[in-house]
Amino acid sequence: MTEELQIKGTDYLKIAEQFALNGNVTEAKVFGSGNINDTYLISLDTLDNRNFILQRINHYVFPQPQLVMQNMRIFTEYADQKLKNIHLDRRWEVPRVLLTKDGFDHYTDIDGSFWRAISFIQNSQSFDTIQNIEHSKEVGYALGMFHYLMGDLSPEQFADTLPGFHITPTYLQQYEEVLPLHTNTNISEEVKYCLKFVSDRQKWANVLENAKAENKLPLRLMHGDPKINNVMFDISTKKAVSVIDLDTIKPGLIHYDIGDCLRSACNPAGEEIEDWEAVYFDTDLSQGILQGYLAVAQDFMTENDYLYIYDAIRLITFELGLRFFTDYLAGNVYFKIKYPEHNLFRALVQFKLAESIESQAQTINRIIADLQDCKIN
Ligand code: GN1
Ligand code: MG
Repeated sequence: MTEELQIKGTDYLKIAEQFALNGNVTEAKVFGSGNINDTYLISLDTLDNRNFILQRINHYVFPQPQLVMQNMRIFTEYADQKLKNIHLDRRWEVPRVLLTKDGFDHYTDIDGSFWRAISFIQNSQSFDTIQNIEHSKEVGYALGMFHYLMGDLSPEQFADTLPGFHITPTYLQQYEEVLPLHTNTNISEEVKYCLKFVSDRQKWANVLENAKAENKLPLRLMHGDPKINNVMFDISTKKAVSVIDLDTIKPGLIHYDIGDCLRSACNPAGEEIEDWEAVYFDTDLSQGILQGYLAVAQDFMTENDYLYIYDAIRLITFELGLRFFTDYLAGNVYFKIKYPEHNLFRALVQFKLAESIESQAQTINRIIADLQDCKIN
């Protein structure tokens, strides 16, 4: 056990051991850069499957974590079976939910914290920013594969574990609610920029929800958070091998996923940079991702699906900026922060990225149209 883990006063060893059915726990390390849950990499003294992921679910964000586990189990068991029945000429894995010694998919500790464990994709790594075009095609392939694997499942089987997630008009309502708390006349230039940015785009922000209501985009299943560092790459082959972080699998639009994947992966500076003015959207990377995605997904993409790709990229980027900004105004209650203005800077990064997307609308739409033409011809 590292010193840091002991100081926090939680008995990680005891918790990890609940899920360690084949071996003894030797180490627990803080892992990844998630904004919501607490994540640890657990090591065992075994030869195979030497690691697994242990997570404490954030109750504030997920008030019913048992439903998160239920969704996750339905998907992983189904996808695992589907994978066994298809012939794939490359490595692909679906993370597994690990059960406790008593056969439960979670463990509640004496403080009431909700813990769950997931298999670790061995010999793999993730990246916070994209490396090159080849990498972008692999990220796209990964999302396509994920959507393909969940394709036949009906969304109705899945619980809504996070009502309002990616419903932009709902985030706007929450924003309107916290705004009156900030009538301070001494507001910074950065805050003024954010206020104007949101107000200029308020009317358009219904675009995907309107398309859903008009049945132009059907309700499907989604990953919910397919950002670049949720795609695992095989360390030896450098190919994508899995999509992880399955907390937000639930009914939604595949456009939320397409938008989120591109907003995250086509931002070479990454979403945690303080020099937000340097942020831009790389259209070459977006072409690589969409190419990789459509190589798998073109069979289930409709004409309307293509029509809304650009809006999805722009909207999900705007939406994440809005979510960060609202959380900053609300006193940082949702996303974990390292310093008081952290969520403000994260918002500025996303708004700057959205601006870059808007200024390259023609190029992005051309890329989408060309890829669609390739499909038709
Ligand atoms: C949160 O915790 P993490 O990093 O996996 C958030 C996503 C955001 C993302 C931005 C449940 O995901 O929606 O896109 O931060 N997850 C939730 O980095 O709100
Ligand atoms: Mg996540």
